[in-house]
Amino acid sequence: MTLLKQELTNQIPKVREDIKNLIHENGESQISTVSVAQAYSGLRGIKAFVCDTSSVSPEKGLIIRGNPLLEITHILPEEVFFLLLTGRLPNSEELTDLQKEYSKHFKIPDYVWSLLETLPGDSHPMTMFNLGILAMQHESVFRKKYDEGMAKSEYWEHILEDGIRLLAKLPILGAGIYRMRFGKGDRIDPDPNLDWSGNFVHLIDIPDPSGDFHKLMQLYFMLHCDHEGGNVSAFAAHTVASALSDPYYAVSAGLNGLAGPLHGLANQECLKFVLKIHDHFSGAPTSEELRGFCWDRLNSGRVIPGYGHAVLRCPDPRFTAFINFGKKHIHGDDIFDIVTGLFDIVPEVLTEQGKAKNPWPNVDAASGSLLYYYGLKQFNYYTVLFSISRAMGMIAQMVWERALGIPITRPKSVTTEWIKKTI
Ligand code: CMX
Repeated sequence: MTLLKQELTNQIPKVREDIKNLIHENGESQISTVSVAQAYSGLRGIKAFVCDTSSVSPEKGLIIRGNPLLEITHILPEEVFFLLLTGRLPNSEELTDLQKEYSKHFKIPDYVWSLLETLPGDSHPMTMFNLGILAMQHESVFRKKYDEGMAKSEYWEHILEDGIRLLAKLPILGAGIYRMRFGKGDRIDPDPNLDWSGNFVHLIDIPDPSGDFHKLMQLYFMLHCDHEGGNVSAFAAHTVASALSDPYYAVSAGLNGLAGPLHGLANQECLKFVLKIHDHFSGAPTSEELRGFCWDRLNSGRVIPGYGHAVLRCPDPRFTAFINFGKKHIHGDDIFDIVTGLFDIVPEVLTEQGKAKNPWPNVDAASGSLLYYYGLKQFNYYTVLFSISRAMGMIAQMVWERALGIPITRPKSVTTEWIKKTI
């Protein structure tokens, strides 16, 4: 048994008991109400389910198990996965144990690569990535155990097992897709002596003499890990998993949502926008030129990618972490300068326009410019990187949902006629 599973085995009975008592004593207390406007507005702001892995404060951004994000940007993705699941950081023995477990499950079945090779050469990398995950559903331990008739109390154990196996493979799948899709030559074998992000950097094989690209990928995979339970991808994964679809089905479903331009694909859209600015002005424009460019975009009925958020009402700390990284490592780069220039202009422009409830940048506004600087220039690939990381949060949420016996998701919809009669 991994030390991670051991820790969860200790915690789960206590949390089960705690929640049973909470429901017993306060089950009828109200935590939210729903207005007619909310029913027509993407359920915005309705508190209707629980996610303990992380929370998003409108004023402070992402808080992972009580830790404000900017206080833990130094930790490894493997450490953040342990933290999401258990509420504490692993000690060095627990970290090594998890990394060792990952290294046992690096192998991607050959049929996955064969399947991906049959796709059109210009397939979107997100389609390839999500298909790769879905194809591996064949390997699900949860599915096999369910078919054999396991007890409900054991579900979480096999969700964790599938989750760890899947997470072990994701950087390898992602890097393999990069090489296949962008003609980078044969796949490279993973190295069990490297950490999760280190393996990704090794497999993608972008020259990294300073080691800074490796540092960026550690930060990137850490920052994107989770964003509480109600965002499109987490909620989609949560809903699919609640039907006892295994993690391969549920993660793939969630990532199909992440592939939308209003969600994770905004990182692709954002770098595209920045490059367009660069081409248009043959370099970094002045503030006034940038302002005019943003207004033209808004006036053509399009959103400014990387700005706005359904929950946040402040600059996203994930954006701040990326900008801090860029300011430390990048000097005199037009693309990064445009990104920082946009930060000076866009909030004012969006505020003046008066539509967006949050004029501040989100995570997707900065990440692409850093990847681009280090040579990862194929921006339609960027959401795959978001996905590799976000799977950690989805899996951590699924483990706890099955551990707590959360039933199938099934909110009630109503008709417009019903609303009119009821109000
Ligand atoms: N540029 C222009 N208009 C924007 C805007 C932006 N960046 N953000 C919001 N608006 C507009 C909305 O389109 C909406 O317009 P309509 O009234 O014409 O429909 C209005 O402002 C009100 O929207 P809101 O309540 O502030 O925002 P929502 O909660 O509905 O949507 C989000 C949130 C993120 C989809 C939206 O801000 C957006 O489209 N941003 C650009 C895309 C983006 O960066 N997405 C990434 C989010 C982070 C992530 O998931 O990765």
